[in-house]
Amino acid sequence: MFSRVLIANRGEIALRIIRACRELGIESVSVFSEADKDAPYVKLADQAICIGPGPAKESYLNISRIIAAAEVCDADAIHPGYGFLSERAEFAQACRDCKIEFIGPTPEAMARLGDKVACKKAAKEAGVPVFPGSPDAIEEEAEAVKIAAQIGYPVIIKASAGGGGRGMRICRNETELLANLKAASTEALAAFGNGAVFIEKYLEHAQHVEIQVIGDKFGNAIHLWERNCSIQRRHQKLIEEAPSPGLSREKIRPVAEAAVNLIKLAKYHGAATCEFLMDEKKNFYMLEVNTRVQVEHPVTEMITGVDIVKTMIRVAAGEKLPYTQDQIGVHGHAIECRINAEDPSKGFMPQPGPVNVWQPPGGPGVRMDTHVVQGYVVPKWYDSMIAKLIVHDVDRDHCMTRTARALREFKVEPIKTTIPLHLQLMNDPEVRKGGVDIHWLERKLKG
Ligand code: MV4
Repeated sequence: MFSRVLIANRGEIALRIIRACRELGIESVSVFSEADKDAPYVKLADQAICIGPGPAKESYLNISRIIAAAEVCDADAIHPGYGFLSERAEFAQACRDCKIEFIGPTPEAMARLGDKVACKKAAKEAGVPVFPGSPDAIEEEAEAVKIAAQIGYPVIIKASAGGGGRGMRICRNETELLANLKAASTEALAAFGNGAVFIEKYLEHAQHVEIQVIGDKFGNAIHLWERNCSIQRRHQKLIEEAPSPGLSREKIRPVAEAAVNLIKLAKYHGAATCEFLMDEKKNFYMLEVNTRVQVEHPVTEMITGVDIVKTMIRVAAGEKLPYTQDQIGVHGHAIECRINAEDPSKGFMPQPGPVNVWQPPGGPGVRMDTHVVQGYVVPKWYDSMIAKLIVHDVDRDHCMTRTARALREFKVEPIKTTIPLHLQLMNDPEVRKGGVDIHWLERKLKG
């Protein structure tokens, strides 16, 4: 096992990784920007190293400063968390070059699954369902027109190097396709340094269902079932839950098993999430693979009892997966509300500043993943998420009632947060019923 792990992240996930390290008997080292220097979670690590000023480019995104910090403290490994450098193959490669274990996949596996065209090819080979579309990047307009005619409109143009919804264009006929292809490619080249685009069938009404998988360095891999993350706005999830409402184990099992085959085929180790869209008939189509721990990993931890962050560290250290697939059950239901320092009545405007009142909820089935304490100052430089409220109960209905109860206990002043919106959502008849699609929240907020 590692002696010392450096955490190349901040906020609640840095604290989550510190806790996992401590339970494994590993020393933790936090890195922090000047904007985070007084954050209490920084002091919870065994050591802390300042890596630069507030702007992420000069601190949490600065590869050489993070590697230098790891060398200074003699860390054996780096946990990248989510966001920042977590999905940058060049960072995983820099770790390898310096003989520091990257807690995640190899740069090769990361690059292969991070490229959408290559990932879709691998998915097909593994038997994972994907949307019909162009098998390779589009080289000529005529080719795109031909494929679109075969699969039928609407189609969507996507950047092979894109992600999280950036660089997508929906085309409802041939005219729109021809009008968008060149622009999409130019935009992709500017944004991602890679102009490769592909097309696939566009699905209008869909839910977002993702499968959590984890593999070790011996070719073993398992899935931890699914999460439903359909309640989102501008590709930012607000609520995630597991299991997905109205989905039987018989329906999801073959999809989850195919996801496991995909990561085995890619010789992948570490945690990964295979994202799918699910249509109204519960057919699945894979979108992309996230090669990191996700924000919403706790809902899976709550229903399976598996500590995902500790398992990531153990497999990175060369241990075999400590579970077989038949040991992974689904127990009750879990819901996560992402609490953001944002004002929903002002277009979700960020609310940096001091938290003078912080009264977190508690009681049975309530887990709070947060780095915030009373007196904490939310910095303006980073993501506005200040807490994840994760609630577990015997079934979905009880879980929603308990989540509403916890949200009512939760007091934050004077900054505005998304707590009142979450409370409204827990009491919404359509959300209660289950099965709202990925566009539902944006429609709701408009009208
Ligand atoms: C799609 C789609 C419909 N059909 N692909 C958006 C994020 C990126 N991961 C893929 N995305 C989508 N791809 C096809 N063929 C609709 C979306 C989409 C979406 C997907 C998941 C969660 C929220 C979304 C919001 C808008 C569009």
